[in-house]
Amino acid sequence: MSLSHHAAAPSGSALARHDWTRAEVRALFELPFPDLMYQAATVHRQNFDPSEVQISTLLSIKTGGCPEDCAYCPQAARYDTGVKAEKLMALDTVLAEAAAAKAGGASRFCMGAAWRSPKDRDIESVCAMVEGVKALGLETCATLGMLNREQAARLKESGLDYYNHNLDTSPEFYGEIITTRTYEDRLDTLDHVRNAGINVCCGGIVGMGENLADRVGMIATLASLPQHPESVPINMLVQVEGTPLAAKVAPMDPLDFVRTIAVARICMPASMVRLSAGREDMSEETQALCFLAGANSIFYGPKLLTTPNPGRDSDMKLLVKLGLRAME
Ligand code: SAM
Ligand code: DTB
Ligand code: SF4
Repeated sequence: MSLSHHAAAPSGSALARHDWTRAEVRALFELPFPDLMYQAATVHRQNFDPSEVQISTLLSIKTGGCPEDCAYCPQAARYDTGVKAEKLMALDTVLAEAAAAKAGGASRFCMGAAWRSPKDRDIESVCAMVEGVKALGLETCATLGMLNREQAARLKESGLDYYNHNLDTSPEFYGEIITTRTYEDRLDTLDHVRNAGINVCCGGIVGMGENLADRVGMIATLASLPQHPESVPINMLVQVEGTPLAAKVAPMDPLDFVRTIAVARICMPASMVRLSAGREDMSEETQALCFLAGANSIFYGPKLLTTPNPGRDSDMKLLVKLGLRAME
């Protein structure tokens, strides 16, 4: 395993536990808030410089028209969300966006496609993008849906550093959110990515109407993977009109979101925990608590895939205000 990446080395080592029981994870969620924050901040400091935040920028390289039924997603063709289906973006457009992301201060560029799974010719196009983005001096990440073994190997060959594929929620709640692919399918893709030697980025979404047991189940499943994901995105549901969930669930209590970040940090001590979607609707105070709870990565730039994210200026001001700096 390469030791060059800050988080990659310790996540597979004896320091990180892979046998978290649900009872233990639940007990963390149920700690008094100050105790939970203290433990999470302590674990964060044992593994990272708490004043550093890794900065990733997202680009939707293939938007909308997706055949899947993920109840949260504005890009599913079956929901009327106003997102138009587009073709795969041209290589030079992607490279221009990547150069702008680098100039803006990002160290990682993440390319997302609204596919159930890529076709082999799509993989070739994405590999060319990966090569080009890497040549700009950025780390590369892609999220393209389910992969088979050969596709993962081909992406690795092109130099892909990370693959994002989320478990999204607990195995029990999963069927309420997605019916067009199984939890097992997701675990298989994660296996292919891991076996190809690509770093794994895997997390989930909270605020989808799940209960505490589901948040526990999601974190326990992530923390029981044979090797912890190097990157763990924790998304707060972005409610998009037209998606089934937007009509159904009440917004989540921000302090419960902070708790989820803290528990992820404690259970996966050496992973980068990303405060992901949902920041546009979050106060500065909530975000500050997330950093205190051990979040050490964000998406930076005014757009996630299809929904808004805070602007670069306001984010830079927030980082400066909190005395945080971008990780190299
Ligand atoms: N189509 C691919 C897939 O599903 O694997 C890749 C792109 S998909 C948009 C990547 C992830 O974005 C999803 O797994 C989900 O966790 C997250 N996501 C999508 N819509 C979201 C929303 N409205 N709020 C929060 N997270 C969302
Ligand atoms: C992840 O966990 N969150 C990002 C990234 N992986 C690809 C996506 C968030 C998408 C939010 C809804 C949208 O902008 O379409
Ligand atoms: Fe498609 Fe991914 Fe959205 Fe699900 S999350 S509908 S697979 S783009």
